[in-house]
Amino acid sequence: MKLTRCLTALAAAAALSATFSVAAREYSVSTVLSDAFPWGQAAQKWADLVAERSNGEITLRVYPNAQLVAGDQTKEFSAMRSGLIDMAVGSTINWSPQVPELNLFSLPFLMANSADLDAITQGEAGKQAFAAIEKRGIVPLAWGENGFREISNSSKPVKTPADLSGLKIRVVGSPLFQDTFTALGANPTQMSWADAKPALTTGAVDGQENPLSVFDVARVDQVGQKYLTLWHYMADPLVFAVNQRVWKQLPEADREILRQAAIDAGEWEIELSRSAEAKRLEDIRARGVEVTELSDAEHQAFVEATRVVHEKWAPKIGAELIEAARTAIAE
Ligand code: X2X
Repeated sequence: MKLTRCLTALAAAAALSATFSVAAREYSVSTVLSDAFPWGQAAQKWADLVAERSNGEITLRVYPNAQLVAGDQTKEFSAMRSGLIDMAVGSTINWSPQVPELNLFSLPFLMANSADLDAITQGEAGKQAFAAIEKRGIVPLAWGENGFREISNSSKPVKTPADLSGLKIRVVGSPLFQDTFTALGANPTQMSWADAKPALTTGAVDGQENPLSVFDVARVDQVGQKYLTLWHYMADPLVFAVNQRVWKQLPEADREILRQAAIDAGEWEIELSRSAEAKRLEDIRARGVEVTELSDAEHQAFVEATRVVHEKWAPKIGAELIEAARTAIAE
């Protein structure tokens, strides 16, 4: 009897230690793009810094290609909230179906350049965006960057909204994209990144929009995308984040390691991503892609054609957040 009890206690202790000192020290991190891209490199950098600073006690295991949600990137936020995923480095686009405030970054032509984007993320608007994420049960730690998104297609140079007329464009995530491309006279089709390349290959869609890093690394030129217009219509930041229950269970010292490592990895990746842009564009051109740059007047025509999207989406995003973003940009 005594022996049995002793053995039971031993088994329980072993199970407990397995749970707390081994299993509980490894966490899953979801990303959409692998470490061939700055996005995946951001997550890996986070993992490396955390491993180093916790002396190997905390392992972040990165699962790319949205594989933890079977490729359905717009389910990543929900999966992290439910605890199916512990952590993620995710795009504001993919999380915006659950966090409507994140559509701020997708408002066409709100931000002209990286300085505008930084003014938003680093100031009051960024705090409000993080508060919106927190309110939905996820702890945001730091910003990264996917990048300014440029449009490509297989049939002709795009210089005016009329050039987009009737073109089938693959779009992501939020219904906002449906509205933007409809306002431009295009024919938007929503699908995951996993489905995008096959759809471009078969010609099921004519075009897509993504940052230069994605166009370059994924070799989007090889699936018939011969025309690229640099219109910088929006940029999607990345957010490093943690499931709330996981966060609450962590000792304060571990939280600090995770947070600071996320901030450092984010800054590192933003710099990496931006400094590679010029060379990427050169390489894309060298592969025979016809790159179109817009004059101020041409650019303005796109701005005007998409104003209606701002009007429609302002109430969903929140007037206060939009105001904070506009103020940050103006300053
Ligand atoms: O699906 C896309 O276009 C991508 C990879 O850029 C995002 O996940 C937002």
